[in-house]
Amino acid sequence: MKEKVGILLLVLLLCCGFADDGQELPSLQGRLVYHSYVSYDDKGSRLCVFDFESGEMRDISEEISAINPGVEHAMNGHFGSATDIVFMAMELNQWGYDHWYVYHYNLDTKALTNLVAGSEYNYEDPKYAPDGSRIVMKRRIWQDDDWSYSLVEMDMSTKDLTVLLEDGYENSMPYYSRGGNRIYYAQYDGVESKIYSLNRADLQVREEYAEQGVYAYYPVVRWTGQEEVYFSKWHSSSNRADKIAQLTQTGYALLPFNTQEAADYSDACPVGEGYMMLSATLDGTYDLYLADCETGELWPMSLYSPAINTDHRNELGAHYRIKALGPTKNPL
Ligand SMILES: [Ca+2]
Repeated sequence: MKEKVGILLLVLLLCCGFADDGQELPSLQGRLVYHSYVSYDDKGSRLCVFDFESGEMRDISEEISAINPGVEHAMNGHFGSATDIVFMAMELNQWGYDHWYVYHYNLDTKALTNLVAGSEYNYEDPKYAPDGSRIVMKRRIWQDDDWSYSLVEMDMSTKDLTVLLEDGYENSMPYYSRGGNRIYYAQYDGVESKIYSLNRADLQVREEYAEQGVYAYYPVVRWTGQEEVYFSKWHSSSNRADKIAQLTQTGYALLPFNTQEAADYSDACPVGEGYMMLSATLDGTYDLYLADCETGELWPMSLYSPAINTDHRNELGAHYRIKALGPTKNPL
């Protein structure tokens, strides 16, 4: 009997210990798109989609290869609905050079469309508007011995393009606000990278975040609950490891999970109302994590599927989408 009581106490202690150590792994119901590569320059990026409900992992790069073997190095996938994604990938252009194009892929019908086929411009960083009706992209062309950059928007029903911004700077990584009427982006002026936003109605730009000697980039917006803007920035001018910050009225606030000074935390992807996915180099290469933005707790995404994180590849560029928007609070 004594033994049994002893074992019971031990079990209770262990249970309490686990409860104190952290929260339960949040339940996710939607879909994740992300890419992975050994190095950015090897042109071997692969796009994957994981369905949390069914547990199915799809190698989208393999599916695309079966349709058009010339499309490679797919990355930066973004959901317009639970079944529609846009992404950027390389394909030889009409002059025989590797060229960035933006593609649409339907996860149900497996229809692949090069949205900018035949263009002499490179198109990168596609992001859907919250209602899925249009996408915003970075565009560039080699002209007069230099790159010329613009931010452009495509109407997804007509495929018509509108130039939103062409100010002589390298503007990239555009991301729609919660209502779709403002576009956040990173501007590289030759010295630093800063966060700006553009009002779609009058095309006026506004500086959102700039810090001397520090690069800031990858702005994203939380579309559920309150609008919150996040971005990546160097830890400091002397420590170039990325940290994820939230834009505030007074500048920025680092999120509580950025605990290791030498590690990179990047590619914020808001999930529900208080969580985000991100990529971090806590264990060698970049791996994907789910983070509690309040407590700073991190869960490796391999807890959801062992196939997500690998030791030899960098898992980056997460975008998460719930399958159907609920009438009240959105489920995770
Ligand atoms: Ca990895």
